[in-house]
Amino acid sequence: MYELAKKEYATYGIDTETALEKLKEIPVSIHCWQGDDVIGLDGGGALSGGIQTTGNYPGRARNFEELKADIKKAFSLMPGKKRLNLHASYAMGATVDRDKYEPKHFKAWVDFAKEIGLQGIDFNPTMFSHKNVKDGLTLSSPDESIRKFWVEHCKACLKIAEYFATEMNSHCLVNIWIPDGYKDVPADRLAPRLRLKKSLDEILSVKYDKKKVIVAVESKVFGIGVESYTVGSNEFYQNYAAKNDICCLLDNGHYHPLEYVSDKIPALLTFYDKVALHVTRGVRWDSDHVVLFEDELKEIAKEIVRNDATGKVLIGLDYFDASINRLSAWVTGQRAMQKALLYALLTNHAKLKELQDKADFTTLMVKQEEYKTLPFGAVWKEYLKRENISEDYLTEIKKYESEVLSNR
Ligand code: RNT
Ligand code: ZN
Repeated sequence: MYELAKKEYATYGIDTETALEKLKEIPVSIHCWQGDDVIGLDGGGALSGGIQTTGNYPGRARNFEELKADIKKAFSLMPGKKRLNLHASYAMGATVDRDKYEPKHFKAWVDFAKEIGLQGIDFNPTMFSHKNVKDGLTLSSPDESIRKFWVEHCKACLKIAEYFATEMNSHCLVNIWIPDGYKDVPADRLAPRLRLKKSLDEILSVKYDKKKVIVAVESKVFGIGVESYTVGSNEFYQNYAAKNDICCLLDNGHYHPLEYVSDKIPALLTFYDKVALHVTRGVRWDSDHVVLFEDELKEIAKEIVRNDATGKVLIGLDYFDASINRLSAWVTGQRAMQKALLYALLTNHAKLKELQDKADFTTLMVKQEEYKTLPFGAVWKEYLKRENISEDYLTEIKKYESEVLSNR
């Protein structure tokens, strides 16, 4: 099947071998938080911050050992280059609060990442699920002691990120996302943003190695219980990032349903050296459904591949589903991302761009439709084979469910 597919793609001027070689080098950062419904290990308590996991599927990882075991199992079923995306709430054995976290609280994660051969670790300050989220606010709080606490937390995270980068010998993306906002019509939209700006300025005043640590800011349109106003909006962060030479992180669940992150990627690539992504799937009010091999995901992958931006766009996953087997959710989303990248790699973009420039939109439309029924599946199968990964992951996961998860 692969040999036939290879021949057919060749007639379109596409070399499947090159595509397979490229695909296995594109790193995807996989979020640890799908494994435990974003609860974390530092005793922060129930999930807050306008995000929610729904469902009560049995077998949630309840501690470090269980989470590690699940990650190890799930990652073993994923093809390609993998990074681990950690939240600060996954600190190990800390007796201090989040403003005083140190690299030593994450050493066990570094040991684990090395043990399972990951390419790098990315990091996120955790500014939710904590008693110091006061009236729903963190870095934009009018309460100075609260604002300062979270500034200190972010500064601590930059140090930890540098440690990850040094240990793993690969950059560490630090993504700042805050839940701050209001449920109903606010009386002041400016002051919270000025306070957020001040907080970010204070955080970035810390000296950190820009080659090792990439700082990003993640905007959002609304959250659950935070429907009317979000301090860290898209315009706010894009301007802040541009003026302060940091990076924007686009979460494709964080925009109006008719706004597309695939279109935003080239807009930002015009001005930024790096663009970070949280790949997810928005469904109505929820921004965090499991990623599937769908049209918008394909468009996102196309923008990365056809703009030669696989080294510029930092791909991370961000979703959490507690209604199905969590390992299956992890693997399904990661494989969907890889499929979308392969699909984009199996397209003769130069040819299609030429048609666009010649204004031959008739041929362009017909060719784009033709691509959809080329033997993509055969090339995907070949990729899995070369990665030593079986196409069927469900049998393994069901086995793990009956042997491990069902005992929890
Ligand atoms: C929330 C943001 C944020 C979180 C994670 C857990 O809307 O997407 O990235 O999902 O940090
Ligand atoms: Zn996100």
